[in-house]
Amino acid sequence: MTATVRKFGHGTLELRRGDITALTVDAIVNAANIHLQHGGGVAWAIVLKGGGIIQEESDRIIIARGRPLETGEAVITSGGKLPAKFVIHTAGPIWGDGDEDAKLRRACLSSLKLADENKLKSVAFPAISTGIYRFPLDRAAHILLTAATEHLAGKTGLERVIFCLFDEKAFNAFASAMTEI
Ligand code: AR6
Repeated sequence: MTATVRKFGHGTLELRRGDITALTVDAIVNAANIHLQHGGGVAWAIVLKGGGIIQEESDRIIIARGRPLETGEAVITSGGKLPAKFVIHTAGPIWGDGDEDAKLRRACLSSLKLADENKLKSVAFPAISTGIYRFPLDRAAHILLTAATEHLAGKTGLERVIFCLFDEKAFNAFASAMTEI
């Protein structure tokens, strides 16, 4: 697995290439939809490996709230059979829906805030919105890394924030964005 690591505040920001469902971290972030129906992309991979309990817990969250998530909101479930203890589900923006940059930033920051509220030390993100939701990769990399570095530089208990990129193209986009931060 290719990796690159940089220190920000008290924590480290890491880029890795690979499958996020394989990571042993406190939480992995799911690039979900507002209904938490995990039927495709990384969401499907998470449920496939973590088990139906993740979909069941997600359904219970939606029923208890009585409404879908807003774009950029985040909620947490257990990690089921995953090596990660928890899954933080956030709904990123669909490219073309308007105000996408701010919504993507919010998805990242609300996930990090939820990780802190649950006293987690390590959290791994996929490239939210850059798959089925078609957010341009370079632009997403810049927004996500900027948000994560700002959070790490502030008051946080997080020690490791990882971006786990599935393919070389995504890894290279994040590696390039990292040099501009
Ligand atoms: N590990 C890491 N990254 C992955 C993995 C994996 N196992 N699998 C895919 N990716 P997407 P979105 C990357 O489409 O664009 C779902 O149906 C992928 O290459 O999963 O936010 C949800 O339920 C891409 O770079 O999420 C929503 O309906 C990134 O993860 C919708 O798709 C995100 O791609 C969300 O679309």
